Amino acid sequence: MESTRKQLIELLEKEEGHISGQQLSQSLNISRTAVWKHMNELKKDGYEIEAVQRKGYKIVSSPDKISTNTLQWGLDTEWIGQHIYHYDQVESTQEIVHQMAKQGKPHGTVVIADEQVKGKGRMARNWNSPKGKGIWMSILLRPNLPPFQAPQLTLLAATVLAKMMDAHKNICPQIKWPNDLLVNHKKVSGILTEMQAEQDQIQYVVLGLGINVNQDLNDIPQDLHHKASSLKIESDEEWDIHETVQNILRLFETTYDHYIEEGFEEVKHQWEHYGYRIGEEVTISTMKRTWKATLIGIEPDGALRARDSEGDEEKLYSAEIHWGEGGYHA
Ligand code: BT5
Repeated sequence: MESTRKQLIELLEKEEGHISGQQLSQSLNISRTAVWKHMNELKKDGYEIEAVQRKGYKIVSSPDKISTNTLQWGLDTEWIGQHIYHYDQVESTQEIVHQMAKQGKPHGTVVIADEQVKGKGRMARNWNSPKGKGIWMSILLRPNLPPFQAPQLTLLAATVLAKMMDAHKNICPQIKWPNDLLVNHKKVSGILTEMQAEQDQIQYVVLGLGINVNQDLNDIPQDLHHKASSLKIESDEEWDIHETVQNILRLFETTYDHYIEEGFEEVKHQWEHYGYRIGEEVTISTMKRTWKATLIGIEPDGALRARDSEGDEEKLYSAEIHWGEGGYHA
């Protein structure tokens, strides 16, 4: 069912003019009645479909509201988003992907929701995910990598989001290690990477991307005003969520494939290009201590390198970074 609908969209997309019911039923190996039923489903999704006698069907416009179909329409990726599940409201897209992973869903499966009522940040924090205002999406990955390389995927995803935002003329994104995307010093996006692994092999990774897209200031909770923002607020323009999701998925696929084939070097390079406060003094806290240090860059394995006031350098795998009085705290 799901794959027939997808093939139908692909066929309609390829054809510049109209395509007949007969042709569709032959190509999809389903009855003309079934074609007609699928067309009605597409209309329910908000597609405007022109049906002309003796000529056939043509998609005139795609809907504004996002759905599995609209996201797959024109996506043309090899593996990412071959299975997309869109929901109006969920607790957390992360949990759904974990379940799907356990059921054996393939690498590249995407779950996206208009709203999350229990959106998750790191360490059991909340992620505010208001309806229709942002991209709340989780991607299932099944990389053939050892577990210690998993943090590289967070950094990779951050470079993908930075590039996507950078393509917009009014936005200058920066990446705050390890998982925040900042614009004008405020967080517009966070990444949550969760992994299931054996000793020396990742079983699967759930990569959660939360992006504040079209919130106005009054859509952002009061207690986050000093540190959170949205792409709309920072660019003064409404963004097309559907197009933005597709851009992320396409860019993610090429960046990921390059990383798997060629290694981490290019991601490291991109990350350092967008890296926030690199070369500056910050305060670092771990579970054990808090100290002042200068951020130097990231290591080939994705760890953060910092130098303390004594000149000693340290590799950090997990820490919080702060600066200034009353400045940004994760
Ligand atoms: C993150 O955690 O930044 C990871 C966020 C990942 C969210 C995605 S959405 C799709 C998928 N499904 C989920 O349930 N989660 C993932 P962390 O670095 O721990 O940041 C959380 C902190 O950021 C909170 O404690 C707040 O201070 C702040 N925060 C909460 N919601 C925010 C928002 N919408 N924008 C900016 N900051 C926010």
